[in-house]
Amino acid sequence: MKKRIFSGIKPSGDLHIGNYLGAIQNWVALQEEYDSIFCVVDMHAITVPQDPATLRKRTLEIAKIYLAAGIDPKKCSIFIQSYVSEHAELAWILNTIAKIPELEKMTQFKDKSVKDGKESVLVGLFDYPVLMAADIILYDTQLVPVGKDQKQHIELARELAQRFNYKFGETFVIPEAYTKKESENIMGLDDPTKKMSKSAKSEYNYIALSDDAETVRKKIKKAVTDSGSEIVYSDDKPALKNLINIYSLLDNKTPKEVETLFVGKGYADFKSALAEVIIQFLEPFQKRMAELSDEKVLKILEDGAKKVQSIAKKKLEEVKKKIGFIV
Ligand code: AQP
Repeated sequence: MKKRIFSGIKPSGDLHIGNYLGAIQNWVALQEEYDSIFCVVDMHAITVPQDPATLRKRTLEIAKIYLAAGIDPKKCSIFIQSYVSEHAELAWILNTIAKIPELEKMTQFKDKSVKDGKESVLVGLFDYPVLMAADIILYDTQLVPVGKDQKQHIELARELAQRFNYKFGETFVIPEAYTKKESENIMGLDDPTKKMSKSAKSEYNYIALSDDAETVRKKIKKAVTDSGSEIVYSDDKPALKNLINIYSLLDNKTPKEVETLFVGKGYADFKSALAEVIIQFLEPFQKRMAELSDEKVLKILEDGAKKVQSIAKKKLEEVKKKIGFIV
C-alpha cells in the first residue's frame, strides 16, 4: 500500500514562486511515490472576503497551475474542496474537541488581531485551522507537503487526530508535515525577513507565476541585497541567500554550484542571470497553462472529486458512528 499525501492551496490571490517552490514542486516529485490528493481549498479562501466572480476564476486558475506544473491527474486526485461536503462536516465535529486557546495561538489570527483588533476577526478566519485539520485527516493522510508557515497547522491536525482517537478509539492516522529546508520559506524580494506572500502590499515582494519577462527583470533588479559584492550563500546575507535558493531550486543546482558560477562576478551579473533562470521556468509553464481549457480542467476536477468522495464518505461515517450519530 502506498502512503498517502494531501495538500492544497487557497485561491485567494496570484500564486507566486514561493507557493510553487515551497509546495507544488514537492508535490510533483512526491506523486511518483505516494497516493496523492491535491485540493483547491476554496472554503479557506472565503475566510477573507472574496469577489464571487474572481473566486471562480482563481479556483480554475489554481487547478491549471497544478496541471501545468506537472501534477498528473492519472496518478493523483485533484479536486475543489467545496465539491466534497465531508470536509465541512468533519470540521464541525472537530470543532467540538478543539479549544479556543489552541486557535488563538495561530499566526494568522494573531497577526490580524494585532493589525486590526480582535473584534474585526471573522469566525471563519479564527476557525480555519480546524477545517484544515479536517481536510488532512479525512483521508488518513500520512504526509502533508507544505511550506514552513503551515507547520503550525499540521501540529494542530496531529493534536486533534490524537485527541479524537483517545476519546473515541483509533480512527485517524496522525499526519506529518513534509518540507524541504531550501524551499520551505522563500522570503519576500523586498524584505528578506518576511516570507513571500500573495497578500503582500507591494508587488515587488514576489514573482507571480503569471509575471511576464519584463516584469521579472524589473522585480529582480529591484530586489534588496545585502552589503558586500560577492555572491556567497550565508546566513548573515539573508537577501542573497534567498535569491541563491530561488536560483538553485529552479535551475536544479546546489547553492554551492550557484556560488561557483559567480566567482569573481558581482550582484548585477548574478541578478540578470537569476531573472533569465526564472523566465526560462515561467515561459513554458505559462504556455502549458494557456493550453488548458476550462472544460478540460473542470472535468478533471469532477473526476478527482468522485475518486476522493468514497474515501471521505467512508471515514466520515466511521466518525459519526463513533460519536453516537445514527448513520
Ligand atoms: N514564501 C513561501 N515559501 C515557501 N512556501 C510557501 N507557501 C506560501 N508562501 C510560501 C506555501 O504555499 C502553499 C500555499 O498555501 P495557501 O495559499 O493556502 O496559504 P498561505 O501559506 O497563506 O500562502 P501565501 O502565499 O502566504 O498567501 P496569503 O498571503 O494569502 O496568506 C502552502 O503550502 C504554503 O506553506
